[in-house]
Amino acid sequence: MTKEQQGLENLSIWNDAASMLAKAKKDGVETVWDRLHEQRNECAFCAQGLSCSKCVMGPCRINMKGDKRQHGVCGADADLTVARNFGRFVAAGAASHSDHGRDVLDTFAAVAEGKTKDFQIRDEAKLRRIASELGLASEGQPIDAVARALADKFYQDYSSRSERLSFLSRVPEKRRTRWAELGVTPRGIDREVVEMMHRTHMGVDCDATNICLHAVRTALADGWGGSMIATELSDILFGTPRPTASKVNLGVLRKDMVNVLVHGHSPVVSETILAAAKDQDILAEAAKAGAIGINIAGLCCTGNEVLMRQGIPLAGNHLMTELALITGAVELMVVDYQCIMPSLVRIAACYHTRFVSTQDKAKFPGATHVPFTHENARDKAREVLRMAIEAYTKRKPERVEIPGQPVDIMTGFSNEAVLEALGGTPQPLIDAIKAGSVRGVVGIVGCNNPKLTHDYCHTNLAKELIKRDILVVVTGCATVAMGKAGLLTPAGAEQAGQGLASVCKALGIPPVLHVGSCVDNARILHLCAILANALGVDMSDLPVAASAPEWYSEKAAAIGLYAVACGIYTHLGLPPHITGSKTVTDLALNGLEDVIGASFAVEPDPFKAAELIDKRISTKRTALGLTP
Ligand code: MSK
Repeated sequence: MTKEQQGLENLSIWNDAASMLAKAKKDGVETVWDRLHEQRNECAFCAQGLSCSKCVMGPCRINMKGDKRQHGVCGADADLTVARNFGRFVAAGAASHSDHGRDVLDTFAAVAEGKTKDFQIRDEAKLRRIASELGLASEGQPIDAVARALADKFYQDYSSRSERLSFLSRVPEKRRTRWAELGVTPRGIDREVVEMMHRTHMGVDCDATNICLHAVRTALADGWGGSMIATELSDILFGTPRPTASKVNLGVLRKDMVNVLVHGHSPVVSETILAAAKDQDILAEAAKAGAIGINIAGLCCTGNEVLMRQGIPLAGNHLMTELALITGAVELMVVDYQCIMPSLVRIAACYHTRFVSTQDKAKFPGATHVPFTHENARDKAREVLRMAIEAYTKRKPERVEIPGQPVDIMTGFSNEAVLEALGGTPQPLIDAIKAGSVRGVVGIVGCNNPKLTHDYCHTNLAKELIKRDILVVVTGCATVAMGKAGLLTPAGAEQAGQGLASVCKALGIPPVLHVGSCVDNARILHLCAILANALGVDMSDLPVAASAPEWYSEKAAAIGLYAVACGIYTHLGLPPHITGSKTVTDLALNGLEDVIGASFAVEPDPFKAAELIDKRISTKRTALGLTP
């Protein structure tokens, strides 16, 4: 390894990443780290949330040093400028999850109304269970009637007609009362997002704290609305996850197969690609092209969706998406939306790789656009696979380098699967928490960020927590890190403390449970509500926490905020762009504690973060009368 390569190794903790970074240099391909380097003189105003370009009297920068230019042209001070920026940041994240949820809902409604043959209801029992839970007639009713009624109910949740989201019935009463007192009970999902855009227009809401409270409401509309609808309907349409074995890292790509990467967030396109890849005529075409089959692998959250439900291997997380193409082994990348770096189109063009977009709301210049609808999904999936097979014939073997061997993982821990493993009730988990063999539960969620060494914080934080008998549940891009570190198999329990290891051994589960994609953080909310309701306490009383150690996205900000609003202490590896306002920063780090029962903590060092989280869990355990 050359000196230069050793330097590249510091960008990521993984050998597969280091090999591909070296190949990128050799192939003359620019990556996200190169671009970050070019952008290194970042604007201090933007970093602190103190710049505003929301109107054309500006743009403005609020200078916090000295006594000149303390206000924007409209008169907004630092607090208001930061709050407006942050409010829109959270609204964009909530909108992204929720619009994804709406697309799943549209697919579900199309099935209910008999408008598509390409999708079916795979979990009828879950459909009927949720319909009953939400007060709809189910027993003895035809399945399409139940589905239509549920679709109507969820469409109402998106609208202004909703006074309170349907899934708020899952929230412990004490928490609902607190939200009502604060005026943050989420109403219609779209309404909260639109209201945030309105409030942050010049001359509307000029009170930073009031804007932040609406950010809370908007985030809650995501967690208990858009995201929860996405998760529950995806289970109904594509199957509720059950524990399944799979594999992770770039080694899941195959030299002898047509490699297709599915990337983005929604399972709707990727599920049809998977189904079409089993068509005998398509497989025969692949064989004719000289491949032994079609290998579908996932990236980011689309990868998490098909991993959870179908056991499809996961090639990588956010910072691995470019590196996956640099293997030269990918015939085609098919994307839906969110977290798809525009650079991927350029990188694909450096190889024989086809880049296919599928959503009219997410087009990529230079890509081949194949618009998927409910009516044509299967045909379009076959068309895309044929493109991949054709690309396979153009693959240049001398440019192919697939690094390393894949690592085994276990996935599929939906709440249904967890409760089933516990004998149908949360009581064994509650007993383990009371006994201290599981001292608490922490959700590690979210992205990668090139400002931090790739996956260093994820893996070290998880290892520190499980050592302290704290069970970890993981979603999103953090999943890949946990899998590569060997924490997603039962054998990973060897790295856990004695108590947690004994529980894992008894149940045959890993010390880190994979519970899904970004929208599936709704599963964690639901599990916390189930535990709190079983104990008769508020969610803020539970020995639980959340962490997004390497986050980058607006969606992660919405997730963090709804977690805090649910009373869940939330660690972030990096601060959002709010540090220019003392009021907003104090509110996030301290002020919310009194009003909502939780707060954020910012700590880039995973070992120190583990200390903070451990201390919090000890405090909550003591308050419940348990040993710390
Ligand atoms: S994909 S939001 S980089 S987790 Fe959900 Fe990964 Fe974060 Fe996108």
